[in-house]
Amino acid sequence: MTKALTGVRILDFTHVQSGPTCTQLLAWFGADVIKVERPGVGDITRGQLQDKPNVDSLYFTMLNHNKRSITLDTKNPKGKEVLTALIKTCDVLVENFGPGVLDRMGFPWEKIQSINPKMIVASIKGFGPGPYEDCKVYENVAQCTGGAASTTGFRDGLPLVTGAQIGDSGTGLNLALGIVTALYQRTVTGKGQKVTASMQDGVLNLARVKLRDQQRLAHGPLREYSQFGEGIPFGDAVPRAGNDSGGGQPGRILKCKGWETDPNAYIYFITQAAVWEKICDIIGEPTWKTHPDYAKPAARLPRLNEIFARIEQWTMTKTKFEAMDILNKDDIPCGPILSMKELIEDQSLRATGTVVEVDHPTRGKYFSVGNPIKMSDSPSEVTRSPLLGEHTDEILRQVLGFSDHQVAEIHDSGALDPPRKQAAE
Ligand code: CAO
Repeated sequence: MTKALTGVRILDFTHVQSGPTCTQLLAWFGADVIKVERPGVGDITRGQLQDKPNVDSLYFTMLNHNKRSITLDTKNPKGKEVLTALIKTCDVLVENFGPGVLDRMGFPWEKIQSINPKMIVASIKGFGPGPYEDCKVYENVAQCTGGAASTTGFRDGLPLVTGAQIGDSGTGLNLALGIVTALYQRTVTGKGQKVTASMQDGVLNLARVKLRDQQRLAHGPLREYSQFGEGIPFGDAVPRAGNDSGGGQPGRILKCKGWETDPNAYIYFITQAAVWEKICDIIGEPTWKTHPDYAKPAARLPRLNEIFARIEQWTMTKTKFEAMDILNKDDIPCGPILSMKELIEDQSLRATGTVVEVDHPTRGKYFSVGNPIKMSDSPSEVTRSPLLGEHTDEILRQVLGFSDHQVAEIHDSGALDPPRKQAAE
């Protein structure tokens, strides 16, 4: 079966996390992704957070499935020739270098366009145009500058970053959507275009409910925030709201049976208005169904701490899974706090390919996330990440059509291999 992006060739200059998540997704949809890496070094993540000596790290392998790797020194004159040939034959160049790197390499947008007017050039940067456009950025910087950190955590504590990589992987998703949209537009215009996604923009986009609340503040306190019920005045910026729900239906994380020893024995519980009467019956407060202090959502807002404390008395008598079963029977929205251990062992996630087991020649078997987007006519099979330069000769011959003589010449130029050590060493 062909895949959605079969026939699309991606020149992948991405590294670390944000860019590689984008190109991995495109590879899962069937694109031929050629990852260009520095000879001898490769993507820096190959050697970061290594759990086994001299083996590509999980950091690298989990972000670079289904790709081919070519090593190429793009600062070497012969390397520039190879890069020019790759630009001619690829549909999309994806990069997340620091600002200005592609220009310094000698391949600004204008030059790429003159080599291949159909090429789409897709970039991730930390910031869009403005005062910070020249800054290098990693995940947590994006979370802090995109509004997520100032609104995450508890009111009386530090700003917090979240474990979900919304700056890197979130922006990778945005870029992937920009690329397929540009590919679609190209079918009409016949032209390539620049696609850029900034990490700050991506995080702010995901934090939009807090931008909403910033504007609501001008018209009075945020009544669904716990702080309102606690009588604590609001300042002029959206405060951190702990585990309060970000929507119109109040919710909290509540203790479940075993919380004293299990750090994840909790459930997220939402007091959706539509099921309020069922909640009252389950927790043993049937009079709250008609009591003026509890019956209507607006009356409950100043009393959320008291209400959730009462619900917690009930959840503490159940495990998080028992509570989930009981509450779901009555359509009460809730979710157990699942640990990574529980998720990696979850057979239903294995069955759908959301968690996959992959075999790697030097690492052996490991688990990874698979494609979170499922398509009926474009199934994703996860194949292992490439070893550094594993496909260099294959790409030179098969993709670029170079002869054995040309390949040997390129090797001799030093464009493909790390500088050889002196014989005396
Ligand atoms: N051949 C020769 N040189 C190569 C090369 C190749 N194949 N591939 C990369 N290089 C060189 C580049 O030319 C550049 O050199 P110069 O600075 O001399 O021009 C250098 O390697 C790479 O620079 P960089 O700025 O991209 O890398 P860094 O490690 O200093 O910074 C990062 C990393 C992530 C902070 C930066 O790339 C960045 O800000 N990227 C944009 C934002 C982003 O995606 N961040 C997410 C990272 S994941 O948390």
